[in-house]
Amino acid sequence: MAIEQTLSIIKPDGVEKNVIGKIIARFEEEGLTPVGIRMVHLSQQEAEGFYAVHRERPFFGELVEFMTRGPVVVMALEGDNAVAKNREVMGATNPDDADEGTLRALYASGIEENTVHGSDSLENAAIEIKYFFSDIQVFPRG
Ligand code: IDP
Ligand code: MG
Repeated sequence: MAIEQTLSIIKPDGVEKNVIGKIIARFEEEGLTPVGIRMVHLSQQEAEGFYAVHRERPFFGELVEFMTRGPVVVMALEGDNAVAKNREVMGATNPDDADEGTLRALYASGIEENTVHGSDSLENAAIEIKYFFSDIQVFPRG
């Protein structure tokens, strides 16, 4: 296994439910160490840019509206196999399909308001971390 970095976002519903601390604690327990953290209230343009790959999907407008309705917590997480590990801890996109104990099974209220984002590949992780963090805002722990 290799040390990787991945991007995590605690979405507006997670912030509203006051589970920022629980989610970060879980990542730390699972070996996913936050090496960059900031809170941001995305503009429409920033949310559209982040989710540009979904531009043609029917839910794109609603997704952007949801992601901009309040602040989010963006994190660079580091650890062994971090991209896949984060996806495992998050659970399936639709919380009805998410394994018991995953973050989405625990906290998500629906397929859209699903509490957390996680990069889906190492390549996209690098792109997504750069979208939110400059090099001097990330503190690799190795
Ligand atoms: P992922 O977050 O598990 O990688 P994606 O397919 O990349 O899932 O979708 C990005 C986000 O778009 C999801 O996390 C969710 O918030 C939203 N989304 C995905 N599918 C639907 C849908 O069918 N209806 C509404 N929102 C959706
Ligand atoms: Mg995705």
